[in-house]
Amino acid sequence: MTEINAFILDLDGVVTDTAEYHFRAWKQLADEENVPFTREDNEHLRGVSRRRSLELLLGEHLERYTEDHTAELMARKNGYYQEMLHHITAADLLPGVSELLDDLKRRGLKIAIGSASKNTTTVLTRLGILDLFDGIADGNVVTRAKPAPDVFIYAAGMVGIPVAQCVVVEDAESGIEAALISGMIAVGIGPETRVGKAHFRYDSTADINLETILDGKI
Ligand code: B16
Ligand code: MG
Repeated sequence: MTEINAFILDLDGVVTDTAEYHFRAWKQLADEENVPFTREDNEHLRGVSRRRSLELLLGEHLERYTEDHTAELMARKNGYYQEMLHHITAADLLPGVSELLDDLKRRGLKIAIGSASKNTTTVLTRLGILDLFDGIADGNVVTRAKPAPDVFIYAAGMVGIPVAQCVVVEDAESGIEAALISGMIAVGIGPETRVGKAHFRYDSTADINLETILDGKI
């Protein structure tokens, strides 16, 4: 039986649903650039870094843009997104998150964030839960995005727990892959088609069964 001493939570899709704000910000940019972009397209950006998201959004149009211009597009989208973050409050915590954090604290486990987002600290502050985390690993501290394991390994280092004793909770396919490459226990949030490779899978954060995960029956 593996001893578990830390939980590393992804942000968007696990703790809160910023995907809608990301969508609206990308959509505004896409409209301005006359590039088609739908909600379905946005699904492919789940857990994907800002730069890679732009590449996916532009597709064949990417070659129209210089490096300076793509940097401007990313900054413009981020400006729209950050405007929207002003509206986030504690009410935007996904169901079950407060209870999960309380339970982890009560059991004395370390808690960290492992997110692709460079806006992680702002989002956690708006949600009112920043000080509940022992470590924050985000898009500002690593260069290689998920599925590279870097962000989770960095998070484990921040809380001083060996990777084999860490559990990752993720909603993106690339995040599950990163967790598995890290040698951590992977908990997937979402449909089998997306996170089916995880050791445990739940439809939502509220459905997570801590006892089952900590018992380590994998
Ligand atoms: P930013 P996660 C990811 O968050 C989002 O799912 C993804 O849509 C976004 O592009 C990425 O963060 C980068 O975000 O533009 O704020 O740096 O799921 O890894 O918490
Ligand atoms: Mg996510």
